[in-house]
Amino acid sequence: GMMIGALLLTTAGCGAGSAPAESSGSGSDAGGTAKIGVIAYLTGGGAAYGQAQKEGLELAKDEINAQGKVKIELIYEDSRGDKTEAINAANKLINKDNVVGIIGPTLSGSMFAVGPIANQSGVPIMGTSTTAEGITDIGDYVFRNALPESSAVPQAVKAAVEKYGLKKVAMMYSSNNDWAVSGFKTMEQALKDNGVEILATETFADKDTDFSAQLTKIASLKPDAVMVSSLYQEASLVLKKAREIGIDVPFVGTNGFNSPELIKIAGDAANGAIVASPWYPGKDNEKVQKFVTDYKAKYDKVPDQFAAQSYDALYIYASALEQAGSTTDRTKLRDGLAAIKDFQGVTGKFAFDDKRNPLMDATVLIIKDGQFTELK
Ligand code: 1QQ
Repeated sequence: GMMIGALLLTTAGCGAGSAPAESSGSGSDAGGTAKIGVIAYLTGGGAAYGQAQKEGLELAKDEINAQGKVKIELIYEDSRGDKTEAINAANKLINKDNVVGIIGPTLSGSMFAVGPIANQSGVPIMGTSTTAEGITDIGDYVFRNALPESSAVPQAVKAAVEKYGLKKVAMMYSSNNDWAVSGFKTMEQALKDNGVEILATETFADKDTDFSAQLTKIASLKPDAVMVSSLYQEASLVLKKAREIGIDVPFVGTNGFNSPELIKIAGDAANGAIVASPWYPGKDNEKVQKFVTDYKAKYDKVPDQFAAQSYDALYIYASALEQAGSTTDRTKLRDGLAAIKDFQGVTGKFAFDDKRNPLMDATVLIIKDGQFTELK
């Protein structure tokens, strides 16, 4: 309790001065501030993902700190969407800042690089947007509240197949992005499961800007739809070019499509793009609408999926910290996270399964008149 915590802190203070508490400490540090590291894609081509995550986290932090049950400090590191930067960030947060846990990184590829470091260091790490296969196989300290593509993509594909009677499609993906490759494979399987023929599979790389060769070939095959697995930067240019050369069929995307930045860049060309998401700001739900209102008041825009999942992620951490009864004990925080069972967030009801993946529902969305709307 508070009394014992205060006594221990006083005693420790005699010998150790103001040295940071050990991660393996007794955990009797009630009243302290939990330092949580955030690794996000904050600058560069995919910065809209990371900036939305930061906005969601900041709003949640202010609310949690005002509630006063636990105090949280967030230390941000920019991955720039790069594995080496993400590794440097993780090492700094773990060894220099002595964080109790980490949120992020934004990209699955970065998580495959830093997850093993956090896991070996006994530092809980939770991705809010890492949707590739195998993320939590890294180890017991690795969590995600991101909805895996293996849950999202089959729903999007099935809904599109049923709505548009898809028989034959073309596929495109970024072949040097771990998550995009994984998402592509999940999509390919979902198409097979729905008996859809794949006419062609075209690849490109992150940061490519010219997709004419791939799309000219696809146009000649007259697909019923095009499936794309890439981040918004490339996906938006693919959509623009496709519409320009007369491919006006529906597009189905993986998680990269869930940023409004896709619509900003592609404009009208984004209409008809389909993606599954656990987040939908139009939900008739008190908690969702309060979050949308508060977010709008703070940032003058509607929160996207990346903001919403990060907002929920910090509340999940806060709840685990409370459960742990410590702001510094990394093992107790891990155990607190693993025990989260019936959490209610803005992305719906949430629990971790025994592999530390989320159990949650998704909605299939379609971009119409420049807006994400429910595909019905
Ligand atoms: C991943 C993703 C990306 C779309 C996050 C921005 O889902 O890398 O797992």
